[in-house]
Amino acid sequence: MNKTMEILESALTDANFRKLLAIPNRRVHKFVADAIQLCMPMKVFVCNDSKMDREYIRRTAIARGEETPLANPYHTVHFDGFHDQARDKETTLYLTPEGDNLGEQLTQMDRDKGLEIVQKRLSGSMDNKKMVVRFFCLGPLDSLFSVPVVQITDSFYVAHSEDLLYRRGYDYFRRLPEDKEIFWMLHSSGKIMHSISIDWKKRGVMIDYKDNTVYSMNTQYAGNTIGLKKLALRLAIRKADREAWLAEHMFLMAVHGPSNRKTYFTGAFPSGCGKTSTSMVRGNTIVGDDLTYLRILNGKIRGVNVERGIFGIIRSVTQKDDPVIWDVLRSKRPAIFSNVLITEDEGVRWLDDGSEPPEIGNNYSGEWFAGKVDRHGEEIPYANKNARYTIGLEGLANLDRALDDSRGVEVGGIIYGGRDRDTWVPVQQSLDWNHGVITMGASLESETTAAIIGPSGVRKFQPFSNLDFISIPLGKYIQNHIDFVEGLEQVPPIFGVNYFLKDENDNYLNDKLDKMVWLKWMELRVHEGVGAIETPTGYIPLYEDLKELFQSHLDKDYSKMEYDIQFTTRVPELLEKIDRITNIYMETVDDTPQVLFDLLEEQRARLVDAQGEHGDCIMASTFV
Ligand code: SPV
Ligand code: MN
Repeated sequence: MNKTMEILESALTDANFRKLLAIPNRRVHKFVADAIQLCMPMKVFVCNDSKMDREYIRRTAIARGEETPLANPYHTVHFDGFHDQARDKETTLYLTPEGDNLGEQLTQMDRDKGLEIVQKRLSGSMDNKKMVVRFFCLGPLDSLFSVPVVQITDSFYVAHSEDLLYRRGYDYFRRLPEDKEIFWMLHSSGKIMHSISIDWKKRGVMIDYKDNTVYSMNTQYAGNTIGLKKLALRLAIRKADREAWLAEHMFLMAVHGPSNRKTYFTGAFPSGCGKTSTSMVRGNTIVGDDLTYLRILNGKIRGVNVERGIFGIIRSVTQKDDPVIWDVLRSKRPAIFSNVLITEDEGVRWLDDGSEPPEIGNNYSGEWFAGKVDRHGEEIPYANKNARYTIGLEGLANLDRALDDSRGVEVGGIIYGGRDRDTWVPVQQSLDWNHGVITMGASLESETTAAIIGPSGVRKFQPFSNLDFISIPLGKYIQNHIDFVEGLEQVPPIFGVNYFLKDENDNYLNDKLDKMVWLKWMELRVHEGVGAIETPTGYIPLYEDLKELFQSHLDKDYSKMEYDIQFTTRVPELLEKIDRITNIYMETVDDTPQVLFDLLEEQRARLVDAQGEHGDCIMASTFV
């Protein structure tokens, strides 16, 4: 008997051994055996996706105190402890083999050194704990898009969350060709006390792309632990690069147009900037809210949702603005809440939920009361700003039928949007594909949010809303977008949106629901159903069209004055943005495609010309 089998036989009970061996893939066996040898779990549980096995995971998460049951028997709460309630950029590293350099924008560490740290940190990390082994598929099963993933974790919360968020893949693995590419995920939250990873100072995510393996150590927040989410995205971007497709931080939805027409859009927004809420806008249908794979099939761009659930920000979810989510979170559907407040009657509260703030409850700090402060004297909010809900999509009233279509859906338009107080208009269409890729995708900036550890509200370079996950040199990633549509007869339009434009008194110029109108306008533009005004930065809507859309979809009287303010071309801000972006690429990206500098310079020239003729702030009607 070889060594792998010896380890598995001695560590697994008969039943678990049989479940694992039913997957006839030696690489799978070796990955599990190596993990056992390294992490030394007390027991190993192999999940075969049966109802019983999945229920066992949920029950164990509760029994171990990783999740707390609520009055609604389908609901639980999980706390991530104090230090790890958002993605941590600083401790997320690519392990680069000698000779590789991913460029200054990506955080890297020498691979050998990184793997040494992994060995040290994970050694014995599951001592006294049970290891869970699970099998999933990113994208629909048995499709060109499918990517099989093995997840090993000692967190039953992680295994439970993935049950809601991803397509279960045990049977898929049983029929997988021996040499199929697999992503490998190994997570340990380490020793936990009072729901805090004791070794949180030694936490981190290390991406060993050479071996398609990601290690997550002493971590608790789903964005740092759930292998299939952002950890796999980083591997997928490399796979997509090799195979000439795209792996994106994008929602996928159908915008419903006139006469029951459905047009699918993907949209890239940085975390906490309206991606989920856009994909949920009333009157449309959702395929996915976070991750999309895009491939060219028969001359068309087609997309799939990588996931089958939502790990969404719960702050500001209200009955009025988010009725679909609101209803699901009150239904008899499974949901895991994280970092919210548990009330005395075993319900949950989150920030800005539309009710008076609570006085007492339980949260990530333990027993909570209004005015409670932390060690530094800072007031502890009753829920974290990045508190989340985890649900499956199947409970949503607005779920699109195409979720599991193995060929994906045809993409009619692509949207880029960030949190931008003063530069972009609320919606515009790029002049063409390359112009959209460069001036919208590659030039995206956004103010930081609570989804990432660190201060909020700071304007940051956030190309394609994907910078945190891009795992190849940035210039190459941009070139891949340019090349993606080569040879296509019809190329979908690209749009830029901005929901966060503010006036000089720091008030938002738009209502949260206005995005409904921008979506309907973009849908019409895809089919050339409305005209537009060409400005130096792209095509913007005509007032009359928006007025009608506001009236018919939001029953709102959209005034000419609102339009004039919102759709003013702000030349100085736009020029400053071009300076910032050009500098970033010149100074920090070695392999920037020349087309980026060329198109930004062309845009600068158009803006300077217009400024010479019309001044700094140019109203839309000037360009008619
Ligand atoms: C995001 O922050 O973009 C998310 C949640 O979708 S996670 O990446 O998992 O932190
Ligand atoms: Mn995301």
